[in-house]
Amino acid sequence: MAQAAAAAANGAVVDGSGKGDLKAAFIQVYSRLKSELLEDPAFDYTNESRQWIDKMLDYNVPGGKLNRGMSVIDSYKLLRQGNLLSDDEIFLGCALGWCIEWLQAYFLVLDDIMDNSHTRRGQPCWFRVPKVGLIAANDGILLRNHIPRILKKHFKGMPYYVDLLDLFNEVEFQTASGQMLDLITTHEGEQDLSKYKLPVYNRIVQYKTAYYSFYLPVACALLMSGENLENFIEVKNILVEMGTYFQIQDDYLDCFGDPAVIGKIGTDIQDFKCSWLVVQALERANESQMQILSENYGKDNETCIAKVKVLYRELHLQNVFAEYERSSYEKLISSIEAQPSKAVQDVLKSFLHKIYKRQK
Ligand code: DMA
Ligand code: MG
Ligand code: MG
Ligand code: MG
Repeated sequence: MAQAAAAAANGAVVDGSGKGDLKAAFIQVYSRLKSELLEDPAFDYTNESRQWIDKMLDYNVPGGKLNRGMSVIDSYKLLRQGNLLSDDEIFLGCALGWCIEWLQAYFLVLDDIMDNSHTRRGQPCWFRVPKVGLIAANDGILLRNHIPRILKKHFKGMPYYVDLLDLFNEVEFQTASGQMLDLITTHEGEQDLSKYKLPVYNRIVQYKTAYYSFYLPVACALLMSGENLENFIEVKNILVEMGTYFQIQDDYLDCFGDPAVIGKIGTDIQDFKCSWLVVQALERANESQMQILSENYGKDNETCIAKVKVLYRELHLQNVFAEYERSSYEKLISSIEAQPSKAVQDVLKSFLHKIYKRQK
């Protein structure tokens, strides 16, 4: 890694701003990992196939908020409590962060096909790009396969290599199982709002979002620090709670967020999703409002979608969300402060502050 980037990552003054920039180091690592993948000796790339992967990676991997990816090196730095990180440690922390961004890209490429979405990160979903179409399904599989390629190249000699592979496998399994719950709950043709209750909702989001978005980055940092994950069960529970809060924000923004800011147009209402908003609406609706929901929810029709949105406003779901956000933050902070280790508290608080009251 360039020395300036390592110095920046350690928080040194390198750019006159006095802040230092761990993100600059992180972005540099993406280019290196991509180049290595494009020279993978296990596949004999033609120029055409190399260009395809190059373009597919640039389109799908680096364009997000990078919260998950950055959280590995951020957490590792906090766990090391003020000790300067070596160039190698910074590189490895960033590489693991990118593995999570690759995992996310893989799930999103496939999620957008299954959710019939239109845009993602301010551009058309990958499968909507002319010439891509359902090649996107195989691109998703390739994105997933890049992760063990990166891990093998950079972590094979590490004492925690097997645990790392095991962690990625387990979290991927949990996420795919969560996606299954999301999809079978939404079954077309047999739309039934009566099953959309909070416990069903919580189960879906715990699996589809919380493990890979919140537990995985911190677990990666813990493994790099030589820790045994079995000793961090309560930390895992707190992270799953935080992940649930994050998906509730995602559901809220799907309806009430600004597409120009969140980079995607919501589809939860027409997709008949078991969204936090519909669960809240069902808890509060009177008979005639119930009627409106059952007649309009899950229909891919602008008038129907608008009727559901009007109902959400009538039921003051924006206030219900604001109150949920406040109380969930308080609960999380008190669970975090009950943690015995100050370093662990800092890791959890830093993650929470990245997402609290987010607009995108
Ligand atoms: C996303 O749920 C979960 C995964 C594993 C990608 P979602 O469909 O609500 O996400 P988005 O709103 O980003 O499409
Ligand atoms: Mg989706
Ligand atoms: Mg989805
Ligand atoms: Mg969503």
